[in-house]
Amino acid sequence: MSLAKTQATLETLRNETLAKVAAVTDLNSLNQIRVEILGKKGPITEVLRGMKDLSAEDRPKVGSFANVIRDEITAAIEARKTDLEADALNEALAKETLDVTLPGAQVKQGTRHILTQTMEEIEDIFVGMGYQVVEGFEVESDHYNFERMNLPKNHPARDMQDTFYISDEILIRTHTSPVQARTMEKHDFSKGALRMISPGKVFRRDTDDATHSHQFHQIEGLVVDKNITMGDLKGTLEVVMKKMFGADRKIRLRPSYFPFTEPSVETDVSCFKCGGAGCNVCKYTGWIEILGAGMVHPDVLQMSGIDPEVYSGFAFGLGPDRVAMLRYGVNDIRYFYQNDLRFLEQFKGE
Ligand code: 2U9
Repeated sequence: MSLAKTQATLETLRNETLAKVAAVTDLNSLNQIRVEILGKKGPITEVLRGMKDLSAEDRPKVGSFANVIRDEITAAIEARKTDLEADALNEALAKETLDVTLPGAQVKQGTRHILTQTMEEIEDIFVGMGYQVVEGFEVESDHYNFERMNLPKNHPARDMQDTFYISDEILIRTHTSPVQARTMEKHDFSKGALRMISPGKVFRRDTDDATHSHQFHQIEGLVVDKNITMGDLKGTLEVVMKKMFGADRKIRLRPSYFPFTEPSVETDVSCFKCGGAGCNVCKYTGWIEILGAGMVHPDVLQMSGIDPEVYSGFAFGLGPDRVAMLRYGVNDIRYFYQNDLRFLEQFKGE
């Protein structure tokens, strides 16, 4: 093909293409034009490929003319693309106008389980008194759950804690005491007293009924330092009971027995409903049994590597399930574990 003819062909191609580009109304069609005209199989590539048949004089002229045409077409396609994209965006924005004043879809709001709420409230009281909250293992060794709590194998007091054994030496904990034993043996007393609570799930091989569940909760507490006395225990329990059940509450201690404390006490709090006069909550006694406690047994301290001649401590345990049952008049512990929303939803926003 002659130089003049080639240039004429390219000019026609440019004019036709620019007209097509101007007429196109969507991005897909525009892209099709780009591929068809500028692609490897398109007419411009074909012209450039045919240059090898031209004379040395015509070759650069055709080359540069073809490049100019290609650049013009490319620029026209890009400009049209920008316009079409802007049109598409404007159209979408016009369609998607949002009425922010319309009421939103109602999101169903959950709530923390009433036992979680009860436990966190008790934890907050102790944190406020400088106690650390320590959570440990639910699967424990016989050693930490029993031996270290002064309950050697075949000790009759093991009967008080019917147990789910996984093997002879592994069990699911019957109380949160092993968390305390593990924390106690690691504690550095040169940095100050040990003050801790351990909240969590515990398990006992009980038949479930209104007042027993094979899984329930405990919060146990432990304070160890030099010169800790029964007076510290009594004062602490009194403050906590007042915070939990009201500033007018009184407490009373009755002698009891636990293998891990000596002496041991049961702690009653004056009834929060009748103030002590007698009602259905306190079974007409004026008092509610709420805590077990005592001075940590010297052998329990010794087994954790603490010298009972130098250090002493008090410990206590309470059941958040029982606290919640008393407070909210729940007459069956199993409600806490059945996940029935008709029950759980009654404790929203507590
Ligand atoms: C260590 C030493 C001593 C924890 C204690 C009780 C008394 C107690 C019951 C309360 C309600 C169990 O869940 S419950 O039925 N607990 O009466 N717990 S003293 O004594 C400890 C703990 C850890 C190292």
